[in-house]
Formats: sequence, C-alpha cells, structure tokens
Amino acid sequence: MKRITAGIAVLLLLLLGCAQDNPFKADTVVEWEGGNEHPHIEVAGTESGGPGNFQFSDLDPERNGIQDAVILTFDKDIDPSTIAAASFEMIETDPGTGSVQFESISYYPEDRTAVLVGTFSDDTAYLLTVTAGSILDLPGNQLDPNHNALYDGAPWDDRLATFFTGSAVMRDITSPSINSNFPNTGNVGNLTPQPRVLFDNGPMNVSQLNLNNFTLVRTSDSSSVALQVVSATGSELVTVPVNDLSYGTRYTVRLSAQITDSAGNYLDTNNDGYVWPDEPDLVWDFQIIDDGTTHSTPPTLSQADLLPGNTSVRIEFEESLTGDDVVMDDATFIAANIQVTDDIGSIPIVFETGADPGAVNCLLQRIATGTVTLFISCNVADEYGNLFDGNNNGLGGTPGEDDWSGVL
Ligand SMILES: [Ca+2]
Ligand SMILES: [Ca+2]
Ligand SMILES: [Ca+2]
Ligand SMILES: [Ca+2]
Repeated sequence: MKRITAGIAVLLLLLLGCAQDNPFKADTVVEWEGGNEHPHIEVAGTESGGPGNFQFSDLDPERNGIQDAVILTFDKDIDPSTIAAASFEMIETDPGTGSVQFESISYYPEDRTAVLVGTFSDDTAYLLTVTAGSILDLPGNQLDPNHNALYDGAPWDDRLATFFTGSAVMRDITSPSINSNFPNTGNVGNLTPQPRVLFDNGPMNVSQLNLNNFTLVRTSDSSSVALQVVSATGSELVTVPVNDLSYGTRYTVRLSAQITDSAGNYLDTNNDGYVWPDEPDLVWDFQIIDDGTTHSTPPTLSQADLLPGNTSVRIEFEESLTGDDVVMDDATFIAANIQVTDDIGSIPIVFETGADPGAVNCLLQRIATGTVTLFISCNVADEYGNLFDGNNNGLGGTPGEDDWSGVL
C-alpha cells in the first residue's frame, strides 16, 4: 500500500506546476449539463501512466504479471464504504472474456481518489464498469455519468472505462453520433430524393438500420410514405421513396434514438456527448419545390431598415431561396409578430401597408434612440398561409429557428 500512496504523491508533485488542471482538486464550480447535484468521476487513469492514461505497465518486475492500478478521481466527497468490490466489474474484452479480481481497493478522501490494484496480463484489453447506483457521495447521491442530473440506473448511469496492455485493442465505449442528414432544405428538386444519415464514431449495428427505425411522413398529416433501403453500412443509412414525392409538399424524416453501434453503445442523436434514456429521435424536415400549381414556398426577409428620423421601420419580404416577389398576409402584421425595441424598451407600432404587397411600414409611436432591434416571428405569413422562414432554408414556421431578430 505504501507503493500506491507514493505513486499519488509523485502524481501530485507532477501536477503542482499546472494547478488549473489538477485532477485531484476537483473544480466544484464546473457547470455540468443538466446540473451539478450528483457526483461524477472527473478523470480515470492508471497508477503507472497517470490521469488520462489507459495502458497498464508493470510496476513490480519482481512479481509475475503486470502490476498496476486503476485510479479514479471524483468531483465530490465520496462515501468510502461504497468504494468496494461490489461497485466495480472488470472483465477482459480482448482476447479473453474472463473477469478480474482486484487485489486491493482503497479510497483516499483527501484526494477524492479511488485506487484499484490488480495484476494484469500481456496483450489484453479490459473493460471497467462502475456499476450504476453503486457509488454514493457523502449526502447519498448516485454517480451521474450521463450528466442529466438524474439517476437513470443501468446502462445509462454505468460509468465505463477501458484499459489495455501491449497491443490489445480496447472495446469501443464511445457513443455513435450524427455526422449529417439530408436532404434538409425547402427546395428539393428531385421527386425521389434519398433521405439519408451519416454517422460518426460507429461502426453502426447494421441490422438496426432498417425501416422500423427510419421513417418518412407527410408533415401536414403525419401520413406515412413508403421507403426502401438503398444502403445500410457501418457509417450510413440511405433510403429512397418507393413512389415519387409531391411538389410543394413538406416531409418529416425520423431516425429512432434506440439504435446502437456494433459495440452496443446507444446513439447520441443530439451530439451533446451524452446519452439519456429520453434521448430525442433525430427528426428533420425537407420540402419539394413548387410546380405551377403549388404555392408552398415560404416568405423570408428581404430587407429591414430604420428610416431617417428614427420614426419608421420598413420591412420587405421575398420568397425564400428564389428571391421572387411575395404577397404578404397583412393580418399577420400584429404586435405579437413584429416588435421593435430600443435603449428605452419596446416601441409601440402602427402597421401601415401600401402599394407593395410584400412590404410593411412600422410607424414607431415614439422616436427610437440608441440600439434599435427588430424581431419578426415565424408566425408572419404570406397570402397562401406559408409561415415566415427566418433562417432562409426554404422551410418556414419553426419556432426558434424561423424567428428572426437583428439590430437595424
Ligand atoms: Ca510484474
Ligand atoms: Ca443520469
Ligand atoms: Ca445526447
Ligand atoms: Ca427555416
């Protein structure tokens, strides 16, 4: 045991020069996503290589096998009685499948650090599972490895770490994520576009890349559209509609979050680095361009100006992506949808429409001073009821991304 304590002392000495990064001095002001209530393992490593190192090296040449230790540092004070054999599961993943018994398991409260000593084999990879719910901080909170500020149980709040000796290859414990998805704009000109997703950090479990987990519907009524799979590989899923899609129609694609890579890691669909039990499905829209009979292309902002005298803001709209003229629905020019603020606050507006059906004058009921900001809601519409496309991707009416604001 003296050997291990000495190892920590050496690590501490090495880290004195970079106190900011010192893993033994957890930063309690870190704002984890979803809150900071639960404890976390801040850093894992080995005794031989230090924090962030996952290769075991032989610290005791006198004994057979590779003597080293797993070092886990927590960000909160841990209940020492929970740092026990029952909390840790260590198995071989390459080449064998056996389990590993640690020779000693210790906790150093002053460093918030657990040290798991073992003897390991040549050219072998290991998977350590810190079992969900097993380790508690002093107030009794479970670890929250997926950072949602909730205790979710296994597998969501299992904390995994991999280690190896020699040339063994560690098990993939990284969640796959979304690289990109297409088509995703409002001017798709092909009636048989190929809805597809590209993945990172796979390879994916190809058997799950099927039409149960990937669907296409008409956005307006959620009626389903038949697809077939063009290709499903470790890094992409490509599909195509069985029949032609319709002009001027918006479609919604959905990929289930309940799919995994080939190692069994669930998909991180929103690419935030964590997987939650309620991880959202990946959902996105695209729209087929208009033909002569459909009128589905939304309006977007052409130009907005604060006129000389600071008593009027003129807003001109145009058709999204094409830049064609539009006729707006005057009834949507209301205070809830168009707002102007300045250094004093919100400015009352009287809306005035004139000869140009694609424009509106906002008559300010007091002179604007300082920084003048215009807000246009996605609920502004054209004559056909197409909602405003604030981010100009040809798809209107999505709260947040289609609301527009800017300084004039
Ligand atoms: Ca040895
Ligand atoms: Ca959790
Ligand atoms: Ca996620
Ligand atoms: Ca849009």
